[in-house]
Amino acid sequence: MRDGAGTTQITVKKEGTDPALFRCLTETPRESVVEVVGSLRRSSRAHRGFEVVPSSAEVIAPADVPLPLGVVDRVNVELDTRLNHRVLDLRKPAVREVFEIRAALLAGFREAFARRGYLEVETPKILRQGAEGGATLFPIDYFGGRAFLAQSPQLYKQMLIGAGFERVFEIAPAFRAEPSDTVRHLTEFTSLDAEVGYVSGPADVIDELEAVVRHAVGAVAERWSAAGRPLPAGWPDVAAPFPRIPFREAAEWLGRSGPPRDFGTDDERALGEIVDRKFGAPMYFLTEYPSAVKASTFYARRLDDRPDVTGYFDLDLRGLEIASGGLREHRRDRLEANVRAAGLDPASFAGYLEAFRYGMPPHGGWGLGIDRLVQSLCGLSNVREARLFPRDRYRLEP
Ligand code: AMO
Repeated sequence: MRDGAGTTQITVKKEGTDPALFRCLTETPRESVVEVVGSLRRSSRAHRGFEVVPSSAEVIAPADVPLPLGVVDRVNVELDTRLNHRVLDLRKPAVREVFEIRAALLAGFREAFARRGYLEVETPKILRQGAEGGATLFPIDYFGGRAFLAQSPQLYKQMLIGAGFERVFEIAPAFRAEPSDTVRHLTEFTSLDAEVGYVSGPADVIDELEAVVRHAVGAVAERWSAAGRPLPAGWPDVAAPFPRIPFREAAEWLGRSGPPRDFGTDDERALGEIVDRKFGAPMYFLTEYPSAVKASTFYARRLDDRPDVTGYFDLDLRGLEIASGGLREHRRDRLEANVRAAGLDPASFAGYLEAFRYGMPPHGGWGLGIDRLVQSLCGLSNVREARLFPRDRYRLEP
């Protein structure tokens, strides 16, 4: 029998057992909810060192047969089948552990932010305008008008810096109409966003992100080791400083020439292997993203002394992009020029731009995909496995 605390062996012998009780325990379909009353007996063969000898049993909620998915069988089932019957799938201890790690990780992040003086905030998810490009916006009918689901809290976390909050973070859903069917994209994901005021350069932001990731990942490792639980194979060691590799250098390693282009999935994977060979580091920053690559990211600030480069970076874990962020443009005239240059109308960002009219400190921040981080930490091949009930282009159920 299994419950939230683990499994216990119930042992029953045909001889000497009430026939109705024996039938109940041997013929009730697997996965049914059953209440058993009995006495404990030491047993060297039972995995917990004891077993229960039942005196009565009651079926509280029988399970249908056949089960669409074996919970205790060691048979490999397609991910789609698992997700179609997710409630049964989540009963598997190894699947459940992913969500225990996920919860511990979020607790670790919250602890790190609290210690560093960040305020937890919640920003609106129904918006008039998106910040991350029109292609992945989900339009919704809003009382006969049009609104969008938030792709990120980008504009609002910046506005809160204008409100004098200085250090904020948010852990919330983000929505993107992502048409591509990949192992790293969802249409609903959890974004861990932070924004920090009065930064003097990109390194201040990178230092903050590195510190909270190290704390959160380390906190999970500590809790698991204190409980004597093994961590998933390949759990990264995050104690050493994360290498910081300028975009230009990474492009050279990949043998790239010509005008800078953003890294694709294969480039990121190849870089992960190169960084592993060069530094033996699972986590690393790609820094100094070229302005040409970030042209549509209107809130990104170009470096004053090198306008061809932004204060933008990615954080990768073994070839998977986990977070991106950087230094923001806090000067209103330049920000408006960036909005225009990105082909957008400043009038549709009026509420955001107003925040830059009454004194906006220099600031920066990042967005980190919790699902991707959990995917990578737990060694899952598909990001869908890191969410309880994932959403993608083809999946709205369960
Ligand atoms: P970006 O668009 O790079 O940056 O997103 C930040 C992080 O969110 C995760 N992510 C996703 N995870 C799963 N499915 C998706 N479809 C998906 N899209 C993004 C990734 C990514 O690194 N506003 C900026 C952040 C900032 O500058 O503060 C932004 O949204 O892990």
